[in-house]
Amino acid sequence: MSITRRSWRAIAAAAGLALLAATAPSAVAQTDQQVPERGLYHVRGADDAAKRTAVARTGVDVAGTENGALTVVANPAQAATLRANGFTVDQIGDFDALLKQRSVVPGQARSAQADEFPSGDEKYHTYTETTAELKQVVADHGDIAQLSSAGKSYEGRDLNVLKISDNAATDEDEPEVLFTCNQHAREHLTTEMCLHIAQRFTDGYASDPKIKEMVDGREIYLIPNVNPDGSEYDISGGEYQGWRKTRQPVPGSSEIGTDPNRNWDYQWGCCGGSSDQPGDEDYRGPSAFSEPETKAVADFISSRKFTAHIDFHTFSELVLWPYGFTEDDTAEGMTAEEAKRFQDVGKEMAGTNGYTPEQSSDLYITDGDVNDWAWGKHKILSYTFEMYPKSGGIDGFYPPDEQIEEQTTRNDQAVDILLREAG
Ligand code: LU0
Ligand code: CA
Ligand code: CA
Ligand code: CA
Ligand code: ZN
Repeated sequence: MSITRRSWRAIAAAAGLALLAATAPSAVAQTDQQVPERGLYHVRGADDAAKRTAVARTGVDVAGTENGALTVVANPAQAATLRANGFTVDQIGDFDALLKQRSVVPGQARSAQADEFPSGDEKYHTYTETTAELKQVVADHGDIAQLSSAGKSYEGRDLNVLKISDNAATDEDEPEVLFTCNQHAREHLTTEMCLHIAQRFTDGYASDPKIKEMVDGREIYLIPNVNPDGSEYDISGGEYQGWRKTRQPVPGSSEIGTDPNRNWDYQWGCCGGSSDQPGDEDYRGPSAFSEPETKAVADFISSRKFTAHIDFHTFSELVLWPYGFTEDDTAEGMTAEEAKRFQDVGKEMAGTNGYTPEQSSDLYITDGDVNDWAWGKHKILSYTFEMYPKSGGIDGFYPPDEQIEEQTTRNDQAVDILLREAG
């Protein structure tokens, strides 16, 4: 029996979750009688890509790594399957209890209606605040910034697109670069990353000759919220919800939401890198581009001529490149020379931010992700950055807002390298 009988407080302390350990009430202590519907587990024995893929294939939500173990969110049946498959599975907490712990500052609980981050994290931008910020950028820098929409989310929110270039209103013959953020709802630090890029290239334009050169020589496009319904849902009720997917109901099912990063129409569902079970966190959707968000962003990308792209995620501090659907370095549409370019540029970028560079499938197999589609369909030099922190449990998705500046600025040089490579 591998479910531990130690108290939650002791386990959290052992796992290095100092803050949670200090504040977790004994009410959430785990016993064999309390197997939570959404449990947070450490999975040991998944020490290569094939084994991590095997873990992901059970439908669990792989959050990251911690102390040499994979951190996953799983229901009781999934935890049992993992054990039956020979993995060592230690329950480290009740996911929902942990989220509550992370969200609520005693005495400062928010009203259920508030469109705002939990107390103490207000520096993060809600969708409304992000939109206002983008409008402000255009109001302040109308000559070099233009706001448009790639379409609407399922719930009707605009998928904001900010263009930054000299003569922003004119489609000039300059290399086009794309940054996308917040495909996954709870990865809020990524929205801040897109906003930081917007601010840096506009506020710095008049005073910094290097910024001016980059802005004048490129057309830079930013989509800060690819999944705005999901990110708003994630902060609804004044508490973090731990939500990853979109918010469109799955036809013929009681489940809501599809993993947008398994929904792209390139080798969709090909290779066991996504799930066909609507309740799973990596559910690929009933068909490729079933989600209005991925469809609209894909149509937008196809309407332009992007040469380079970063899709920002959290967490684990990784620079990832395609393909995700195969462990092979080369495949149809990826020559050895092209693979080497991905590796060289990926390693150069990682050299500036201290992330670990690797092919996406070195983490685990994914199919239908944005990088595979962007490269496979359009030959866009397309990377995923998994941002701060390097390791963690569920708290890894919710770093305190004090981290925003340091963790977004950390990618400045990597962003500049991508702009250079777009030329
Ligand atoms: O979509 C994902 O599973 C990503 C990793 C892939 C881009 C290879 N990890 S995340 O969901 O934890 N951001
Ligand atoms: Ca704070
Ligand atoms: Ca221009
Ligand atoms: Ca152009
Ligand atoms: Zn993600």
